[in-house]
Amino acid sequence: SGTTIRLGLIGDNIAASQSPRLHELAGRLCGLEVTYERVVPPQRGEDFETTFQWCRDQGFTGLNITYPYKERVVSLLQVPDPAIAAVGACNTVVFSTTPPSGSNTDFTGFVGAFRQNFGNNTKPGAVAMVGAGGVGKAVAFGLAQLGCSHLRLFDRDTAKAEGLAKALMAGTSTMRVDVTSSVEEATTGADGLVNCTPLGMEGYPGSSVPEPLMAGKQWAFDAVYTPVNTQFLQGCTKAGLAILSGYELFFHQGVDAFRIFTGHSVDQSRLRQELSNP
Ligand code: SKM
Repeated sequence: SGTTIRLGLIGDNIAASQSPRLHELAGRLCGLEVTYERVVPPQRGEDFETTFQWCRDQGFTGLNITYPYKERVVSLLQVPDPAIAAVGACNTVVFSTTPPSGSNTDFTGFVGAFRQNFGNNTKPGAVAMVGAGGVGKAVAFGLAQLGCSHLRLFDRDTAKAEGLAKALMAGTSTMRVDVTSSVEEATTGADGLVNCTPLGMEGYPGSSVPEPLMAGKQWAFDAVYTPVNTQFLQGCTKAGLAILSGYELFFHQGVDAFRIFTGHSVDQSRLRQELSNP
C-alpha cells in the first residue's frame, strides 16, 4: 500500500461539511489512501496562522480553507496563477513548495459547473449578484471568465461591493461592473440571478431576491448548498428560470481541489453516484 495522503479543511463552522466524504470517496475511487480532517482554530484555542503552521509541520499534503480565512490565508502563500491571484482569496493549498502554493477552486469550480450545466458556449449575459463576500469574489471572477457582459452587484455592506468591483475592473476582463443601491436595482435588465449571501442556509431563513424580481430572468445560481433546494431556487424554479445549485459548485470545487492535491482526476459520475448514497 502507498502512503496516506493527509488532507484537511480549516474553518470556523465546518461540522456539517461534506468535504471529508467527498475527498475520502474520491481517494477510494482512485485507489489512494486519503484522510480528510476538520481543523477548527477556535476549538484548538489558536489563531489561524498557528493552526496553518501546525498542519504544515504535521505533514499534511494539502488543505482546503473556508470561512472566514480564505482572504487571510493569501499572505502565507504563493499564488502562481495570475487569474487566481486577482481573486484575492484561496480555498486550496498544497504544501509541496515554500511558501505553500494557493489556488481557488471556487473560481474554477464555478466556471466548470456553469459550463457543464448550461453548455460550453452559453454566456451568462447581464447578471445581478447579491453578496460580495468570500465566495462572491470567486463567483464574480468566474462570471468574468465566462464572458458575462455586465455585472450588477449589490451588498448591504457597500464598501464590500465597491472593493470587489474595483478588483474586477483592475483585472483584464471587459465586463462592465456596477454597484447598485438595492437588490431591485441590481436585477433590472438582468438575465441571470446569483445569490452569494448566506440567506437560505440552515439557520438563515429567507431569500436574498424577492419573488416578484425573478420573473422574466433566464437562469439562477445559489452558492448555498445546505439545503440544496433553497427558498431562492424554489422561487426561481417556479418563475421558470434554469437552475444551477450550490451543490454543483461544491462538487466541482471538490473535484478540482482533489486533482490539485493528488494529481488524479476522479471519475465524476461515479463520485456523484457514491456521494448520493447516504
Ligand atoms: O471552498 C469550499 C471549501 O473548499 C470546502 C467547503 C466545505 O467543505 O464546506 C466549502 C467551500 O468554502
